[in-house]
Amino acid sequence: MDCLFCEIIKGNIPSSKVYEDEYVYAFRDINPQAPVHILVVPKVHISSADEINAENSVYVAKIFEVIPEIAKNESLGGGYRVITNCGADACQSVKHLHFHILGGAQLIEKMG
Ligand code: DGP
Repeated sequence: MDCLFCEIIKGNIPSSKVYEDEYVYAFRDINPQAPVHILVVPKVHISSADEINAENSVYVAKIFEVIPEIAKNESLGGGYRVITNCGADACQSVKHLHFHILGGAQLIEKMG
């Protein structure tokens, strides 16, 4: 099978979509770690933050342009956290670059 998040982007696997444009797809995490837990992914396959380069960084820029819009739509005015797990030590489980948006409650200070 193709990459899980590529299949979600193509619509072959259902997801709870919150945003989509030419560059970016965003959907609710299946296993939420906060009241709001959204995954924001590039529409091209980039396996992790370690694979970002001058050719594909426009997708990352677009993601970070969209994140404040999603946060506003999700009423995250109190704040939110954006995380990407990169590689085995960070417990990255899906090998398609994704940024977690976590919010909707006071988050714990510890991140590691
Ligand atoms: P990470 O551990 O950073 O690689 O995060 C992967 C996230 O992807 C994890 O929080 C759970 C989520 N996830 C895994 N499979 C699916 C799925 O099929 N649908 C959705 N919506 N989320 C998924």
